[in-house]
Amino acid sequence: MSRQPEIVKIVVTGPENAGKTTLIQSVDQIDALTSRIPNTDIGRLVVDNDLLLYIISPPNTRSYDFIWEQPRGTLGLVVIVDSTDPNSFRETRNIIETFRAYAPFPFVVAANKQDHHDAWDPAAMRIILRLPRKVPLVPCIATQPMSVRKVLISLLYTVLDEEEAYY
Ligand SMILES: Nc1nc2c(ncn2[C@@H]2O[C@H](COP(=O)(O)OP(=O)(O)OP(=O)(O)O)[C@@H](O)[C@H]2O)c(=O)[nH]1
Ligand SMILES: [Mg+2]
Repeated sequence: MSRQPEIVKIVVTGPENAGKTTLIQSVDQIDALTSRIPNTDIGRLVVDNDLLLYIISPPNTRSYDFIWEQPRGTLGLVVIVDSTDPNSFRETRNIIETFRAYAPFPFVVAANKQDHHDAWDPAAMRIILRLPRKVPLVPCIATQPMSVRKVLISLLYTVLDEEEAYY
């Protein structure tokens, strides 16, 4: 009898138009579930027979309720920000500050649209977003799967680092 694979989840959030849907579609290996659940993007990555990775962007991220509604199996969060849109930096900072205060998960920030000529330099964004040194800010081009992979790997290392702190 075959066992059901274990599911771990990564939640993606960020201001409107930041690139959440694009990021998820770039790494989805199975048909996108997007259309089946309104306003929710879900990408699935098969790690092996025993492990399935879900990347989810829930609706209404502004309410922050999803922090409490993602109980078991959530590995961490990706906060994605449009590097070409300084008007969205304040909202991004608020999201980050809320996570730092309340969210029980590790997270990384993805500075998206780095292929665009108007993109801010990630080092300057780190200052504007008031990111603590231990939170990674990963340059990102959500249209490129290899770039999204780097964001996800950075999150996995952050998770491992935090786990180590418990030993
Ligand atoms: N140049 C460039 N454009 C991007 C990139 N990622 C996303 N975009 C574009 O940015 C726009 C918004 O991307 P979405 O993925 O729809 O953003 P979203 O966060 O899902 O937006 P909402 O669901 O409306 O909040 C689209 O036109 C994308 O094609 C990127 O890395 N580079
Ligand atoms: Mg979207």
